[in-house]
Amino acid sequence: MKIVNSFPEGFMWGAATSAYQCEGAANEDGKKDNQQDVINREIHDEYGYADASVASDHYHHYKEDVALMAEMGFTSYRFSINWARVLPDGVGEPNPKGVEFYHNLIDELKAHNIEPIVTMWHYDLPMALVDKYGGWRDRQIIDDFEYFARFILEEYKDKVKYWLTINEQSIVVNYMDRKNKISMEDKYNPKFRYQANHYMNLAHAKAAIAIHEIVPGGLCGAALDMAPYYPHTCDPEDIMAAKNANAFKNYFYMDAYFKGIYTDSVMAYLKRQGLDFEIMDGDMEIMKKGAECFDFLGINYYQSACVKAATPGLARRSKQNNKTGKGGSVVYEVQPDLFEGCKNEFIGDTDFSMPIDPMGLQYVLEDINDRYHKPMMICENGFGAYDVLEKDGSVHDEYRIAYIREHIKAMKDAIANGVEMIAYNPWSAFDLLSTSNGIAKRYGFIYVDRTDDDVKECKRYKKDSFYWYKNVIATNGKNL
Ligand code: BGP
Repeated sequence: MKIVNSFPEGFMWGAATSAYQCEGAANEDGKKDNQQDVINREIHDEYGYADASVASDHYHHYKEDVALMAEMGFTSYRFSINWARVLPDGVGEPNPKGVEFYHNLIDELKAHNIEPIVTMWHYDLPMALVDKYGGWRDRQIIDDFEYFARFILEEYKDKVKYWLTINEQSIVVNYMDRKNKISMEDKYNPKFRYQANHYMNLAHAKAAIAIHEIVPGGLCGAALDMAPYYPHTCDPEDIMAAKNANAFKNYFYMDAYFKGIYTDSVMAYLKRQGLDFEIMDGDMEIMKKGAECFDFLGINYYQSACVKAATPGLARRSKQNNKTGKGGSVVYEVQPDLFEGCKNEFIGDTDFSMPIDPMGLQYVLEDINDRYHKPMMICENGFGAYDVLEKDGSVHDEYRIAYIREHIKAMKDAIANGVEMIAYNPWSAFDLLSTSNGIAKRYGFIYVDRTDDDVKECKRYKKDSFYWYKNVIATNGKNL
């Protein structure tokens, strides 16, 4: 492949979003609720954060948004299909207006030479399926996911080549309570998360097979949240903790996608903890077939992590960053008898306490390439901050530019070391709902003028990063 300014010819530059975080029109044109509509309504009532009902109002602004992306020079755009917009009841009767919306969006992108990269599922299960059988709680979800996958593949097969099945499966498993509308009983049932993970692997595999069956030249990927786990010290106990964390949080998911297998050391650990799950006859064959159809991995990279040997007696907990945007307390994750998170003294943090570590991106890209030898694309990477809209309509987000510049450099170094990269799609094209901090924590190149309390008109403004990224794209990554 010809390398131009360190990036391959045809390398795609764009950005990412997800449906419920940006579309709005949550109950418009035949769409019914998905679990994120409900979860975000509850969060709004409790904390005052914006909910998904209007979000960035992309449903009504999509033409303007695509025009702005084209102005930046985008050649790709990663977005997700809102399952309950096209199939309001999860399966069965389609919603013509919802189906049409994605045709319009895709056509608009193609008219501007922007390649659509479509995520099938980004946290937003239709409530109909959650009410019927608890969503990922029940094996029925595998068939229903396949039904949805086949439906959208048939519908958009002539227009979309790149498909991502599931967004951040490891995050869904580890933050089961926040990503899913589940019962209290399931929230406190640790076994549930690994059984659900198995169902996700099967749903993913069936969708992967369907992509190859239905879409001419179609390519299958999935987007995984990827943080490399570093040892706190060179004490063999810490080295072992880091090895364990990488296996438990990263390879366990990648081995399923790339090889259709479960990582031995993780399975042994789950059994020791009484967290083993039911695998039925034929399941592993489906996962193997799915792996044969797995073409590329989507990487969502924000941060690295640091671990030490787990303090005996500590209960499991997930990492919680501060929500204040003013630095401060972090609750580090614990996986009993396996590893315990801690601060990495060598790197700084964002105001929301996310470690900033561009070299960690190079590390994961090279590590994954050496293990699995498949192409990758960045599906998320970005800097969440409280941006300020100045009176003249400008937004000076030099911190975002600095973050993205260093991560592009890291990706360039990984390419020089043999990694095959398809695209760079940072989070996010325009401002949208954060999963944790409403609309106030922003990631976009385009400012969407609304607050948590006041949706205003969602007017769009170009941030400084908009102009900077435009130049990066125009020079295929030469001018950073
Ligand atoms: C990823 C999700 C995105 C996005 C991003 C930023 O985990 O895939 O949906 O929101 O994180 O996180 P947050 O919105 O919590 O700042």
